[in-house]
Amino acid sequence: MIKQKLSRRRLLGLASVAGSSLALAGCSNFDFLGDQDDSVREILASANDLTYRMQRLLLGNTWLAPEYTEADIRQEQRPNGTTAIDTDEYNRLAGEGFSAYRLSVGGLVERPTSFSLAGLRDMPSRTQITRHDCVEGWSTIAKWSGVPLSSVLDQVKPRPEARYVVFHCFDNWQSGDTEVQFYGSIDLIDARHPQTILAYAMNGAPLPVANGAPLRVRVERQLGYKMSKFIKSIELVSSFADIQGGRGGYWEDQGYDWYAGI
Ligand SMILES: Nc1nc2c(c(=O)[nH]1)N[C@H]1C(S)=C(S)[C@@H](COP(=O)(O)O)O[C@H]1N2
Ligand SMILES: [Mo]
Repeated sequence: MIKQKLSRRRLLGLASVAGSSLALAGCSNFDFLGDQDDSVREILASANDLTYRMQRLLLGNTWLAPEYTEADIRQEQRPNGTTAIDTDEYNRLAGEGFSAYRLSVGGLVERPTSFSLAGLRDMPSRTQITRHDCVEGWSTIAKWSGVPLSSVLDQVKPRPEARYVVFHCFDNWQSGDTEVQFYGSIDLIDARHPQTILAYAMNGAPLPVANGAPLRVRVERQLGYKMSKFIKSIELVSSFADIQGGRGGYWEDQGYDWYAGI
């Protein structure tokens, strides 16, 4: 949280420096956001909107997160959040080395498709050494390999109404009377960003269970809680208002910002 306040302040600093170009560039960007549906307007109404708009406006949609070298990997990726899953379905898949795993990608797409892990590994891959920042205040550097989410999207062909990519995960638990399932979401700008990958390997080995086997997303310009692990399926939606708590993710439903820009 402190980190996010700092980054907002930093962006505000940038905004005043960039004052005149901001005024010139402003209209089209704000119109674009103004066009959007209710769930986005809800985001616009919150303080979180400032980080989102400032990063999109000042830094653009394509800036890359810093990448590091092997020498910068000094500690193991600290497993956080859910680190093990004990359901029959998951145990069966894990016991077979995830050979029967299928990632189903559907929702607002022209060609709903399910991908095997081998199929994903056969697609062109990307490897990146990046820093993971958890909202709890720790960071680690690790090497991630996977398939760019944009390649998967190219195959399923999102329909024009699609605005968000929702990750549904294998970790679920009972909270009082309700069954909670971990989920997360990002917009199509982050989904198509070149560093956004569905990672199946970490530090040169298959993704360990503790870090989200068989597949987890890397969204390098946002905090760790946006990087869903244990991905079971992906859904393209125009709004996430009807999914679970309606705020676009498990942590968001607990009150965290939907846009967790670093
Ligand atoms: N499915 C799922 N994904 C998740 C979590 C979780 O509990 N369940 N925790 C999040 C948080 S808060 C962080 S910091 C990272 C931790 O990733 P790591 O275990 O590889 O360090 O995963 C994120 N993705
Ligand atoms: Mo986190």
